[in-house]
Amino acid sequence: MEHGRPVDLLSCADEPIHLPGSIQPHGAVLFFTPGGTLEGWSANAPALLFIEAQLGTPYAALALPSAALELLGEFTGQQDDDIAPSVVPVSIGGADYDCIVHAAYGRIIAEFERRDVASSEVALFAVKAHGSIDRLRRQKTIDGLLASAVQQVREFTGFDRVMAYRFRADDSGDVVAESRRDDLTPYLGQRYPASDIPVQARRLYLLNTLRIIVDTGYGAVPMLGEPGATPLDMSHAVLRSVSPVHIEYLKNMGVGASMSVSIVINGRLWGLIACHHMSPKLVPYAIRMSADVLAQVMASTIHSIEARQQSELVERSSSTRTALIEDLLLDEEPLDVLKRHAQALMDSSAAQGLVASQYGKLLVRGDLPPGLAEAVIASLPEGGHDLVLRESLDGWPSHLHAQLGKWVGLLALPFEPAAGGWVILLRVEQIEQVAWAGRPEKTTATGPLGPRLTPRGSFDAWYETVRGRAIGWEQTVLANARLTLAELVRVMNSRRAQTEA
Ligand code: BLA
Repeated sequence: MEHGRPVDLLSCADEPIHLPGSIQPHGAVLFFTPGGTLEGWSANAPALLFIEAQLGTPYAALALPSAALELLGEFTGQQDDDIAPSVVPVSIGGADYDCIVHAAYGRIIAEFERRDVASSEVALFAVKAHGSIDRLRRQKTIDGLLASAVQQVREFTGFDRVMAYRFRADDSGDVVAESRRDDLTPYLGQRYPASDIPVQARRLYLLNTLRIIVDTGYGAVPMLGEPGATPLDMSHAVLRSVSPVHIEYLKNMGVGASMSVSIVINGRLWGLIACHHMSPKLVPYAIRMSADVLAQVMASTIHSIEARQQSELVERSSSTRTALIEDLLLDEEPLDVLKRHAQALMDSSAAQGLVASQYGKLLVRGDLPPGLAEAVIASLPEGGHDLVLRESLDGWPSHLHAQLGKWVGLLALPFEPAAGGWVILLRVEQIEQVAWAGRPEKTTATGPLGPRLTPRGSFDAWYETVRGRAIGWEQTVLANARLTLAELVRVMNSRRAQTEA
């Protein structure tokens, strides 16, 4: 049942990670038809669970602990294919397990996951986690929330490193908060291209919000069953064997165990809480569930903070606009007025530069090299009435590429075309805004797939995708620019009407 395709760096996004055909070895899997007859098992199940596995055996005939059989009984004969997982602690052959049962894609799946702490201890952890969640709800800023979350998750799980990983509009990501053992190289501030978490993994992480790799040095245990049968879909399985490419990445970083939890907002993967341990680490199911709840609370808190920030931005932009227009109505020299409001205009549109022109006069803000402002204006269409938008070098005439330097983002408002009247907001290349801390290649190794699968390799790959690109103009900024342009045009028209009268 192994999907059996060789995986390389070019085919990452094609790897069917939900059908690995194998599991991690810290447990065993049995799966059944909806009616409860045995359809397949992991190769280690007979030895670990002390059962005789035979195709077609009814679940009730298996020599499993009664709590596990009862749970399986609840799942058999159900019409519903998508029932939330249930869990019971069981003891088999002197070892403790969590028996986690779920139904998905026409099968009932029973996973027996090893647990190396007593249930009573787990309950204590869960209480700690609850306290953490309460603390999170009180955070007022996203930075504060993420900083607090990584610290709390590290406290109640015991991982060596816990990071908050935030995705950008282009699906690349940054490590935006980190709590780590003092002797580990910081990853805070590092950036990664979208390909480090390929598209099928992101899709799966929306469906199943938590995954754990207990020991990156594991040998996968194959799944067995009827030859030619549909492979077991492990989208929701906790023991799913993970992509070998990703394992190599982790090993190169010296990571022995990894867990990550999705932060999902409005159906979109906003970010991850990513945890590393430098040696193998088994986090009990109940504690993982607490981390999952914590990520959900984070998501709803982030959502409300973002909504508030968004409305503050809209308000700020609108008062900047009103102040600008009022001053212009006082019949001052437009460029003098713009000069006074330049900083506020740049702030409300997250621009690092501003150029304004009218009747051959020029205003320049930001550290543009001499002559660039004139060249920018000369590159704009004459007599047009619409916003002009450029987000990367590709948007500019090629003869300007060398001269532009870092100034590759442009949002231009033609407020008086007949007089060469422009307000132009400029953004620098993304790369300019990144502080690249540290050189992690010193602390990483390289595996069979080469240096790409290291933080340094990721950073280089990210660099290639964003070279010559500014951060794209956001919808809110564009909406404000359109309103500002319309009002500027109106004021200019009325001023002209007054002088002509
Ligand atoms: C999965 N890649 C992941 C995951 C993370 C990252 C967090 C989720 C799995 C987990 O919890 O461990 C990426 N992890 C990072 C990054 C940091 C980190 C960036 O700690 C930074 C500190 N990965 C690659 C490349 C490919 C790739 C080049 O870097 C393919 C071309 C593949 N990553 C890949 C795949 C998965 C993955 C296939 C899914 C693993 C799975 O769930 O089976």
